[in-house]
Amino acid sequence: MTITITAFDRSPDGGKGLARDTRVRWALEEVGQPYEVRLVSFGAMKEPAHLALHPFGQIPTYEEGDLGLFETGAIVFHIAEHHAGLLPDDANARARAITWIFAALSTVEPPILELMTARIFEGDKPWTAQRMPLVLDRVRDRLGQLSARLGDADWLDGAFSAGDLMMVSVLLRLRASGLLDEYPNLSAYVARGEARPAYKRAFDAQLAVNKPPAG
Ligand code: GTB
Repeated sequence: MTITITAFDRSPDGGKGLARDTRVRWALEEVGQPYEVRLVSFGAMKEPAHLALHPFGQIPTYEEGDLGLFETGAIVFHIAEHHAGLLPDDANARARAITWIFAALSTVEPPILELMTARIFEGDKPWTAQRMPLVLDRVRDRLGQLSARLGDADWLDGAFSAGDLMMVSVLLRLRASGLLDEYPNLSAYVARGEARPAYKRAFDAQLAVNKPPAG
């Protein structure tokens, strides 16, 4: 059955791979599943046809036969459950890998998103200068804890898993801030993720859509 995902017809990041379709593309590349991409504009995302698939009018979505999914975490989990390569066979190791998916999305990403909001959408507000140190502290708290847990390991719990895919994707959003550089083991962890051939294929596929025109 053909897998179809949705992505921005033009990502606001101009091809940096930060929109969440890259996470889904990466998961599909890791498990070797071919997929098609339906590109949608911001306007089309709010139209009934897309809202029937995604109640919040966003990307990414995932369609396969009768199944329609939204929410990146659920999509990546579904892919990992149905194809070998992203979750260990051992039941306990599998449960821990799934825990890392949730940890990435529920515990590590929220303060990072708060930082993005403070910088991008509230940068011109009078309270931002006062608030920013608090926002940065919350990000550093999480990075410090994650860095301590990762230590010298290559991945969070044994072999690379969907938990690492999600955690690396979440951390990638911090690259431009320079914060990751304060934690060399996390920088190296992210670089290991980016070096995976499946990540490169996913990144290149989104870049082909979003690359700014030359000149
Ligand atoms: N919780 C949902 C999920 O995990 O799937 C969140 C989905 C989401 O935020 N989708 C965004 C979207 O569709 C795109 S990824 N936004 C349009 C809208 O809400 O109208 C978020 C994103 C957007 C842009 C950048 N960027 O330019 O760097 C990075 C990430």
